[in-house]
Amino acid sequence: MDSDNINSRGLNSQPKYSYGGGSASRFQVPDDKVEWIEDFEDYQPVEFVADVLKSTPPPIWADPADPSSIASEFNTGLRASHHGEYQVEDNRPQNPVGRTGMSNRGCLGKWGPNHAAGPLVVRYKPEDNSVLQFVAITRKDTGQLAIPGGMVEFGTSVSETLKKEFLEETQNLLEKSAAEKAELEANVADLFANPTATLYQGYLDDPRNTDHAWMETTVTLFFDADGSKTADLKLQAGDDASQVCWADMTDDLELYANHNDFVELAKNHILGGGKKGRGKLRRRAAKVGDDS
Ligand code: RP5
Repeated sequence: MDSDNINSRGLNSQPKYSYGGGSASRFQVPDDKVEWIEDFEDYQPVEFVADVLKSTPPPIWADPADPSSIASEFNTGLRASHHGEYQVEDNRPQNPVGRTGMSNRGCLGKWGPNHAAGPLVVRYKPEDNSVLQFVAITRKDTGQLAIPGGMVEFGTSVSETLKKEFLEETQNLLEKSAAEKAELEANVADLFANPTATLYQGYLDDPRNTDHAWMETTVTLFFDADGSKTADLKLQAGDDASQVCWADMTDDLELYANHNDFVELAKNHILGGGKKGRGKLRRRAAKVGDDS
C-alpha cells in the first residue's frame, strides 16, 4: 500500500532521528489514520521540543516557543506552503499531509513549513558514460547519503541557498580563506547561473516532521552534460556533511528522507524515461491539494 508520512511517522528502515543527541518517540499512527479527516479518538501525539530550541533567546533561525505572536503570518510570505492554505488550530499550523505522532516543532525551527533547497548536480560518470552520477553528501546527523541542501533562511532566496549549501557542504567553504572562497565561488558560477530544471517544489517526507512543523523543499537540477562545468570541482565535505562523493544514480540507492524520489525525477528528466518518481510525488501533491 502506498501510504504517506512514512519517514515522518518514524516507520522507515532508516536510522532513527536523534534530535541533536536527545531522543524522542512518536505515537504510532496506522496508515489509515494519517489523514486528519479520519477519526482517531485515541490519538495522543508526543509533545516534543528539542533542547536546541529551548535557549533564551531562541536561536536566530527559530520561532518563539509560543506561536501566538506570529499567528497572523501563517499562510503568508515565507510561511506559505507550496500546497496552498494549511489549517491553523490553537495558533498551531497543521501538517498538510496528516498525522505524524509528534506535536509541537520537534527539532525544526519554524512553526508550519520549513523551506529548504537542494542542488542536484549531475554528470555522466567519466569512466562509463552510460552511468549518471550526482554530488552526494553523508549527513552528520543520521549518517545517511543525501542530496546536499539546507534551509532557506528568511531574507535569502532559493537560488542563493542552492549555491551556498553546495559550497558549504561539498566544498567546505566555511573553512576557507577569503581568496580560496572567491576561487571556489568562481568555479561554480557558470554551473549555478544555468539551472537545468526545477524538479520539485513541495512537501518532503522528512524524519523531523511533526503535526505542526514540516519540511518543504525546492530541488533544482544542474546537469553538466559534457562535464566541462564540473571538471575542476574538488569535493571536500564541510558544515553538515561528514563526507562527499560522486554517487552513481543506481536503483538501489538508499538516501535520506525521500531524496530517492528526486534522483528518480532527475533521471527521468535527463533520460526521458517513464514517470515513476514524478507520479509518486504527484500523488503526494494531489493529497494536499496541489495537482500541478
Ligand atoms: C532535507 O533536509 C532537505 O531536502 C534539505 O536537503 C535538508 C535541509 O535540512 P538541513 O540539511 O539543513 O538539516 O529535508
